[in-house]
Amino acid sequence: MQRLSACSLDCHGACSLVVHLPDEETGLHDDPAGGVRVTGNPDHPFTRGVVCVKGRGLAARRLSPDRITTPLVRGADGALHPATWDEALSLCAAKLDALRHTPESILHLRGFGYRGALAEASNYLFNSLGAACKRGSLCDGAGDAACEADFGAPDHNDSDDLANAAAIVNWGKDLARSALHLGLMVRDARKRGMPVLTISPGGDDNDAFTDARIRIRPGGDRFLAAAAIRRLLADDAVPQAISNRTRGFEHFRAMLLARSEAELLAACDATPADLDTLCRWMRREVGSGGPTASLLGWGLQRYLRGGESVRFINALVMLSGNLGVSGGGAYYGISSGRSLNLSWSKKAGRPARTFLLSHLARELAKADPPVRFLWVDAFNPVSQSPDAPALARAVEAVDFTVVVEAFLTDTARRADVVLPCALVLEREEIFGSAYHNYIAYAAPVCPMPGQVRHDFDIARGVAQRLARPIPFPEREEVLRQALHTPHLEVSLEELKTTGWTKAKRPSVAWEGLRFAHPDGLYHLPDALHMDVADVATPGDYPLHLLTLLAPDYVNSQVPLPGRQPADDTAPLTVQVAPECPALTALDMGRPVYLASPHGRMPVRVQPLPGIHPRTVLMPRGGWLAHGRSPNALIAPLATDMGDGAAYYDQRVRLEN
Ligand SMILES: Nc1nc2c(c(=O)[nH]1)N[C@H]1C(S)=C(S)[C@@H](COP(=O)(O)OP(=O)(O)OC[C@H]3O[C@@H](n4cnc5c(=O)[nH]c(N)nc54)[C@H](O)[C@@H]3O)O[C@H]1N2
Ligand SMILES: Nc1nc2c(c(=O)[nH]1)N[C@H]1C(S)=C(S)[C@@H](COP(=O)(O)OP(=O)(O)OC[C@H]3O[C@@H](n4cnc5c(=O)[nH]c(N)nc54)[C@H](O)[C@@H]3O)O[C@H]1N2
Ligand code: SF4
Ligand SMILES: [Mo]
Repeated sequence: MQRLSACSLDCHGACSLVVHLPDEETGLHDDPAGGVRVTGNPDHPFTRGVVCVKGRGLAARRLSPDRITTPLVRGADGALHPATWDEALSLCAAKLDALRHTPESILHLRGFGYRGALAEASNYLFNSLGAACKRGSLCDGAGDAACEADFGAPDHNDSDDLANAAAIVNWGKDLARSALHLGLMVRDARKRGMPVLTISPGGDDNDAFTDARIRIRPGGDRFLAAAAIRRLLADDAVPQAISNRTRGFEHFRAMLLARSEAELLAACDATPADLDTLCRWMRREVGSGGPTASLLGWGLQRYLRGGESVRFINALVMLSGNLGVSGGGAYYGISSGRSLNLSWSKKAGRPARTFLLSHLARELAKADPPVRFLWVDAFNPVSQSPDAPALARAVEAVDFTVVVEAFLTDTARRADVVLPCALVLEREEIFGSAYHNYIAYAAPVCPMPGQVRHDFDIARGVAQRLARPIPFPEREEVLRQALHTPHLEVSLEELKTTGWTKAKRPSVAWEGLRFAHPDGLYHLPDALHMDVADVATPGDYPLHLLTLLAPDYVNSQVPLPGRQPADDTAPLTVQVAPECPALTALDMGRPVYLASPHGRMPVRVQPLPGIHPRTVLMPRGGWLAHGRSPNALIAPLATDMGDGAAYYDQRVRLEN
């Protein structure tokens, strides 16, 4: 039998899935996936039947022997023991009742493990209590704030419009690892003769999607974009019809012309030939001569000046005439919930205070009054946040911590109560994508193992047990309400049948160069920071630690059972350029360590030609428990805008 569902992992795909269920009598006991097979849905216009290794692994992952299938409560012996739902939920409710008059001592942290309409349940519960919550983002915060500053709101052309591009400039989006389906579109367009320029420090898997490359200094994008804008300005090549649609043009022009091209290129380790290449791409001198689309990866904004980099790339797209037109555009990202009505949780109440995510360990340590109750769901902050060991200690120091999880992660193992949640394929949900405008309905197609429950029912279970219970809507009501927006014309019943729908959004963003700011104009940045503020830890630590994503992980989640936690204990392999100066000083016959001022980790070193010599590449996703979380080495550094985390500005060195 086949059923439709969808993948709600933190990924732009938001794939529609075809789940092949076994006949009951078959009884495939030896199959780690229980006889269930996951394939792509060929009817889905964006994902076109293609599903990644993580999606294919979902069926086996839910049956992993490492899965938590009963509530766990920490006993007097200090260990976690199985408990009934009633015991575990009543304990949580009793702790909340005791603190209800001081909501600032209750902290709720929801992560990126999954999203959707029903996923808002924990936000609803804790907003209703007026509890504290997080501020900022570990993911896309700087770039989001940059797009808001430029356009007035984040938006880009529809994903289908990319097919109309005559050329593409890819600023570090990893088309093979993070954006499989976008990669397939680019591959098809290249077959039709559309050229792609890739700009990155290297180490991505973009070679198969690239005609020309610029290897840039990590964090240097704003200088390269500024150099290209400077050329446009020096050549008087910005039409008045465009400059008239901007705010701050004269100041911006003077600011850039005051810098020399050579100075800007030196600041990003690019050559004059690199600049020529970028200018040809942006000025429609390649391909069929139509507009150029620009893709902005999220890696380039994980820097202290990450927001500024996104702002200068956006400005280049605008001033070169590639914004507000079909085939052009600056594709950074959209809010995955923007076409859904998720207001039910937000309306429930306001937080007592907020905690900056990038500095969570420090903020918890200095909180006054202290946090006494911590609830974490869909989040593994102890391995994914900067300053991870300090955060581990801070979480341990909280009187009472509840983690809603499917696995004993770095965070869950520090909880007082672990509540076992359902996973993809097991729970119902409606959600969108941070890249395309399709909405997915994920049907529950596999049974929840053991005593596992839907996150929605877990939050509701606590709400009902409070001395003054918080009324919860029905699931169905939340799902129906989610579809009640001007962008959707689909009933819940129709959506359940098709598995997906497309939100009505203009195909071209910012058409007519009308922007979302009250003055309708594009806002140009008023500063270009030439300072070395992005040298976070200079001197003895010369290399940028770039923690790039791994093809078979989604953040700290892995597709295959057993991969984590049990098997991943060998030292991580990191990559450096063969000409990296650090290599000459190392004795490869002895153990090698990657060190920052915050920690030290044994590693294996592998040379990788083509990457910037001042970088070390390390896959992200590993757990602290196995000495494999890069965040043991990473300091809390906030980005210039949007309260993001500047992971890639962490400096490290290799040593014996
Ligand atoms: N397989 C897989 N897919 C995923 C995820 C995963 O963990 N695994 N995670 C998902 C999530 S949460 C996110 S946020 C997205 C992220 O998706 P991406 O934005 O594609 O990738 P990141 O790993 O965040 O950033 C690394 C990329 O940024 C480039 N880069 C690094 N520094 C610079 C720079 O200074 N300038 C330029 N131009 N490029 C730079 C690197 O070369 C690399 O291509 O992927 C999503 N998809
Ligand atoms: N060094 C370094 N660290 C980084 C980054 C980096 O570039 N470098 N990137 C950052 C980025 S882009 C992101 S988005 C964050 C992501 O960090 P997290 O938000 O922690 O993301 P995940 O690891 O995907 O998911 C967290 C947990 O959600 C659980 N989960 C899965 N499904 C469900 C569910 O249905 N219900 C519940 N309750 N839990 C579920 C998973 O088991 C997993 O342990 O990490 C950041 N960390
Ligand atoms: S991880 Fe992304 S690409 Fe893979 S199945 Fe899920 S949504 Fe699709
Ligand atoms: Mo992310």
